[in-house]
Amino acid sequence: MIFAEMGFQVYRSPEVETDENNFELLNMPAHHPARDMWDTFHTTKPGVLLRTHTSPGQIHVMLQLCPQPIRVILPGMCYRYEAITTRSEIMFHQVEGLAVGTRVTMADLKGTLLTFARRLFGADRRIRIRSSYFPFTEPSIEVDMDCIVCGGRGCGLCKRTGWLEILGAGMVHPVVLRNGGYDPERYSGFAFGMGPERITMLLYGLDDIRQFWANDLRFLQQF
Ligand code: 2NM
Repeated sequence: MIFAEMGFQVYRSPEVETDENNFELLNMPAHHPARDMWDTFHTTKPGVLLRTHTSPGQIHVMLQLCPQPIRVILPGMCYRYEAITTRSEIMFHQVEGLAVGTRVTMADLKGTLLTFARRLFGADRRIRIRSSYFPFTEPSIEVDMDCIVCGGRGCGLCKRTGWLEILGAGMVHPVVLRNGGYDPERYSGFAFGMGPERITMLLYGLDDIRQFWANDLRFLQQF
């Protein structure tokens, strides 16, 4: 709803993906070290896997819509072959956003994300941007929001930092734009990705991501 008001449309894309869409076309050729960031469930069919993020959907959108401008939200389930803890699950949702056009800038990204944070968490929220790395964006950033419990003074939730990390984002890498059919000399784009379970845990003060899959009705009925 928040993103719909900003002109984004929902785009659905498959959970079973090719290595090409999940990695290669997102600027991670075979043996690229950044692939280690996503421990992957492979199928018995070579080159076919469970998507580790919703980003392969961006490839589908771009190839389908090029050369038109894009503003989409891609929600859906993702899978990672990793240890289950209170903060990480092997299946979880991502909500990703993508905007592509001839004049899309980092300022548009910042405004979009600040609007999102304020609409969901309160009108006087502040965000800060830290430099980061993703293979499919350049530059890449991580976005923090001032802590919803202490307002930035420092508490247990924000581990005394005053800030909570809410999402990753960046300007779409020229290689990815080209793989999507867009000329990076003429077009630019921003993308962001967040984990709605994480955001929900912050909103409702939950401390264990495994509860989303524990099928405890007492947990589920509180929403
Ligand atoms: C994130 C963070 C930063 C992202 C980038 C793209 C693409 F394909 F357009 F380049 N899709 N998603 C992206 C960028 C996702 O999630 C943490």
